[in-house]
Amino acid sequence: MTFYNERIETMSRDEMSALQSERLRALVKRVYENVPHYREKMKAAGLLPEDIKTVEDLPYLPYTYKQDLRDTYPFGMFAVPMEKIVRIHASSGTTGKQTVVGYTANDINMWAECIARELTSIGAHRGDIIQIAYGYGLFTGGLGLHYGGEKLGASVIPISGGNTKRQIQTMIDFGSTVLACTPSYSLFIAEEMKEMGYGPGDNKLKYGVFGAEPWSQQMRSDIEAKLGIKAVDIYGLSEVMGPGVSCECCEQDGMHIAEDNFIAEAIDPATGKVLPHGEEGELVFTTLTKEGLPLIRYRTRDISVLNDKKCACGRTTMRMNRVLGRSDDMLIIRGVNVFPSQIESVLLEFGGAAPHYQIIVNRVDNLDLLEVQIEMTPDMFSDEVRRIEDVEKKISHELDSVLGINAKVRMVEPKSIARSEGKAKHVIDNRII
Ligand code: DLL
Repeated sequence: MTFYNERIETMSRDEMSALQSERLRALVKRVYENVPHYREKMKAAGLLPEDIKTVEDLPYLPYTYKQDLRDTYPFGMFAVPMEKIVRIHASSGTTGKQTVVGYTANDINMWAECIARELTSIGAHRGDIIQIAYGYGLFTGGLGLHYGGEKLGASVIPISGGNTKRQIQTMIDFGSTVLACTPSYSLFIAEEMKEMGYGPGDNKLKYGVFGAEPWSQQMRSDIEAKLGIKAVDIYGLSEVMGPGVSCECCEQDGMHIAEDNFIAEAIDPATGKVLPHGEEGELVFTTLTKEGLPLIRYRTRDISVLNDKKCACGRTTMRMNRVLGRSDDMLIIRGVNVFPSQIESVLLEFGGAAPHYQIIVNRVDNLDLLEVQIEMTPDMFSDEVRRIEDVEKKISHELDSVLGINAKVRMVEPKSIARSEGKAKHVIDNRII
């Protein structure tokens, strides 16, 4: 078994806990001194930095929410002056406001090391050719994997997402051995390859590093068979860092958390109570080493289970099971975060549309398709077909510009969308993953 950083990856639980406590003390002092938001929150909770001595004291600290980042948009929670920020990423937001994250040079280096460790843990090394088909840009997927691949010393192909035929030709001609993209895109690539007349034996791929959206064991088996690879799950979120907060090793039995940099807790999302390891709950992360945007007890809304048992690979770091879902209603469509409220606000801007709508997500040929059905007002129902089509096009165009993904819009008859007696069910997610 090869490790990238054996000392950290195989530390005893006691040593890890001591390292985390030491880093937590420094973190709390740092945010108290440099981030007004945290200073005020701690003051309101009657806490001084010296009250936090070990990881056991973590539950005394208040939670941080996505809303806190929005309220301090864009850079209000950065803990260093802008002269120290060398990279900015952002993730899509619900109200037009994106969540902005900043990294110092040390942060980028730490991120790259996390990815380099993870790539090593699946069996990749120098000489491997990594095709990165995650999007490059404000999304953290592309550049996150990129720097890690380079740090490992592998040959990185920064092809980004899309242009599937060229993607496949490149993969075959260059002899790519690792594919990094969303799991749904990997299946789309596999299917397109088949159509182009290639079988699993025609590519040199060995591993797939797939994440950014939920997927299942069945999907894994399907991808592995179709591409002839070992597929691992990689998790992360831009606020906390990006991809690589955790990743599966060659054992494919839960994702190892980079615990020297991130403390994970699972909590009951309703009560905020910390749950024992092994129980399903909302993941909460504290970033121990991040300088640009350190976060204390960040509520991810992702539901998973933590496992602190030693893995057969020899690593002692805590693992998390695949993400089971989210405690809020965010949809991930083709890797893009979509909130029903974003769609709702677009629809409500248009006359002729009743406030009854349904968001339907289907997976056809491994691609997520978003359809929005909107009830017409009775007035509009008696209108010309051309005018109705015109409104459909306008809404679709507006959704595209707000969400960044294409949506099919269909105006339907008045009263044809089911009413609910309790909360309205606006989202029908037909994807079986
Ligand atoms: O999706 C970072 C990433 C890029 C992870 C590439 C893995 C690979 P965001 O756009 O901020 O960041 O979205 C974060 O995506 O809270 C989860 O709900 C979901 N997510 C990420 N990885 C997984 C995964 C990137 N492996 C949100 N399984 C997170 C399930 C995932 N959901």
